[in-house]
Amino acid sequence: MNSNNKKTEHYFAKPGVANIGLTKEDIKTSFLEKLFYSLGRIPVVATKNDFYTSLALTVRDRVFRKYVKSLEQYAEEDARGVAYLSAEYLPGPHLGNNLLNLEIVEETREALAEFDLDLDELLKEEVEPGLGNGGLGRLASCYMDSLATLGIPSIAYGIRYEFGIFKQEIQNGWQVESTDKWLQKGNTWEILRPEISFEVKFGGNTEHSRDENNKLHIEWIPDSEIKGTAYDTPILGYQSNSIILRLWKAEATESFDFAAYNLGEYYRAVEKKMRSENITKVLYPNDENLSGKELRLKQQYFFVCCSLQDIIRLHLLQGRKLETLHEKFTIQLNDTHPSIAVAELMRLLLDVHHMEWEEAWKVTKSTFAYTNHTLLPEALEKWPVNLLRNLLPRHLELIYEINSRFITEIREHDFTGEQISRMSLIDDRGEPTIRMAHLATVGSYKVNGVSALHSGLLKEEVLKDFAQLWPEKFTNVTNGITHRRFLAVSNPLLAGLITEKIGKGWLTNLDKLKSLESFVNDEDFRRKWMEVKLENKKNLAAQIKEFTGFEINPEMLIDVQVKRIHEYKRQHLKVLHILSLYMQIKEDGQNNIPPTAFVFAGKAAPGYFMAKRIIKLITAVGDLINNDPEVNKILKVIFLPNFSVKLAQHVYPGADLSEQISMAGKEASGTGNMKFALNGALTIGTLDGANVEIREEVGEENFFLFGLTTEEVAERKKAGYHPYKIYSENEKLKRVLDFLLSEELTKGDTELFRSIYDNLLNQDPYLLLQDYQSYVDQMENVYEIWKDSQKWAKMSIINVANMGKFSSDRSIKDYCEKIWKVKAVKA
Ligand code: BZD
Repeated sequence: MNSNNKKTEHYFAKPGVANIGLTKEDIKTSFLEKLFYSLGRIPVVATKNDFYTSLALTVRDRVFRKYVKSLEQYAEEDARGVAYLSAEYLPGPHLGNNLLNLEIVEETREALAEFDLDLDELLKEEVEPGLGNGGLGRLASCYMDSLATLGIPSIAYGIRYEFGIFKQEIQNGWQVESTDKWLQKGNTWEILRPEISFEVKFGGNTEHSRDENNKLHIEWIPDSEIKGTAYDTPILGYQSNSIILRLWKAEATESFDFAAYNLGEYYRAVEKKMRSENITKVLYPNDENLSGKELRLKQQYFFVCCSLQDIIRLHLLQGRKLETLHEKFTIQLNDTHPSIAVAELMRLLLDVHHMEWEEAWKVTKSTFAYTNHTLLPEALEKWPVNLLRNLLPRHLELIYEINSRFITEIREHDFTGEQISRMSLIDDRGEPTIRMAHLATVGSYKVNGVSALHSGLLKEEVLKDFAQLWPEKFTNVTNGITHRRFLAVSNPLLAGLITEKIGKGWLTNLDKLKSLESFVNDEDFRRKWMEVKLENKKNLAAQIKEFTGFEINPEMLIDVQVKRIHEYKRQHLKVLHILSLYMQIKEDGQNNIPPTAFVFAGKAAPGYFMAKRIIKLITAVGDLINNDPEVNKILKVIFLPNFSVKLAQHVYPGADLSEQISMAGKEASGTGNMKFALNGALTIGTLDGANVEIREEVGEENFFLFGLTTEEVAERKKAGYHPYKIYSENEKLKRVLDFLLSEELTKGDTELFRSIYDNLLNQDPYLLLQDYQSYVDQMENVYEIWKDSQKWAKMSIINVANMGKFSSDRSIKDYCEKIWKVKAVKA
């Protein structure tokens, strides 16, 4: 093909070159072509996975067609763009989402039906990429959806982990982990770009020399080198553009001269190759608690180094100068995981592209923006100086230099010695470490938190000295979720009912849901609303049956807590409440409790002792209750194993009550809270993270609030918190807690939950005992309202109607306006 600047349209217009159609007939033709020519299969021997793959390839062609169009448009407009750097992504299954975004769901369903195939069956075949731990990774994927839909020129970079988040099984009530082999059957959605590949160096030392003009030259002499190769997955927006998710895979460089080796060296070379490929082998399964592992730092540097080289390549490809990098690109750091990028960009500009320090620093700090996702001290990344010296000696020098200039700058302000040492990039109390949040803050032009409350706390606590120094640098962007995946794709019944009432404008403007409010008093509408919910509950009950073997009556109140298992999220507070109901039934003979199914799901970090024990506690309570004929008509306790985006898409639509019960001040935002409310569940929650804003939007009368506020938590702790006192003064709570050590619950192994019991009675760092009564009281209120199904339905409709703010489209628009200064380019 000659490349004299012709648009792709030109080639498609040529006779004989197929255009890619979207009609049922087009889909049928491509589907068969894929089956025959790409897979070499005929229908009689084809497996379900063959059919799935043929369909996925059919759809992928159309998605790439959109992508090349988008690329052309971006290039034509020479637009400013966003590069999103995230160590984690959780895109979920692609097929259903792409069908929605191409608006060919029905055409595809009909096309397949003509081959006696069922679309829903094929959708189940897809294995999702579990390339993230939880909220942070899923948020990145929601943002990809909105960036594409809104037509924001952008590219997302990350790591192509060969094994994603571990698969969770429950054996004998305990979490058991196994490897997630998501690539085993191949991955239809990605394409390898062998020509987009970069070298990444590690270790060694630096050499400083001066040239004849006395100019300093610094050379990094590494002791190993690996190669990162790009794998591209197109992420399609609704009715519009597509962007690329570019994930790097580590490979050995091809620079060994094998012929020169004797056999022993050959094996050493192979071993070295295998070692280098380890870098992208597996996702670290820890959220919110980081152990300073060398391999993790290698992963971070590896993907940052490849991504920055790629960004520079793209910039220079357009014939631009590096001095203008920040005018054409902004790079968003998704937490500190990619924050070594600040030092790496400096290295590339100074050592590789020979820029002067002042200029390079100006470009660097005008390019990056940093999003903080946590205030938990144990989750703030700190890398030992010694580790950096061994792995990235040049970066350590650069960080020292950045720090020394920064300290000089702040000395000119009115900061005390104590403040200065608090702000330093290097923490030298004990083993010296680099504070990555400080590096990211100093090296960025904007820093944001992920909810109003969290952004406020960030400025008042974790980064307060920086906020004093640079108040204009700090801002908030409240998280959002893609309502296309989490309502249109995963809840077609509710989406259909909404569209029937208000049209489909909500798909691109979620604020349109507001007009649903005018139907709250329409009895017929409420009935349909409840019918839809019941259908979704039946579907969830079927999933529960399939994955746990348990049956629940879909008419029950389905009360759900799904999220990573963590003490601060307080799954065990919910367990204490369930035990209180159990005792009410068993001992007090009281039974005005509405039939309820408590559903939990979520993974515990494999090394997190308490979290794993909390899972065992949930399943033990489940065993007790589900097998007790006196109780199990009223209560059921289910732990759904292996929570994933795919499973989540069944859970949110089927929930009545959403549990958002973290201790105030600990959950940066939460995004599950938004997904539940968007699907018509009511929330019981604390004033934490985005709960605060959800409550503001839906109205306090439509939200079940309990617990201390952030300020009250701080005061309570300051005044001296004594959980034992609460325990001894609350008869019912005491009974529940003591039950943790009972023969009945522990089947004789009475020490089983001793650690949880002791922790709650002695420290209770997340104030479960403090908030217990308030939670139980609010649950009473939930039950009262649940019994009035019309009232519940009204509240549910009002919740959905007021979810407009929580669309990730709004979040991305906020990023564009408040931070990136990037404009949409629509294809
Ligand atoms: O990020 C979460 C927060 O806990 C949530 O409150 C918030 O809604 C989301 C999105 O902003 N944080 C994470 O999910 N963090 C991680 O997954 C993680 C992963 C690796 C290392 C540290 C944290």
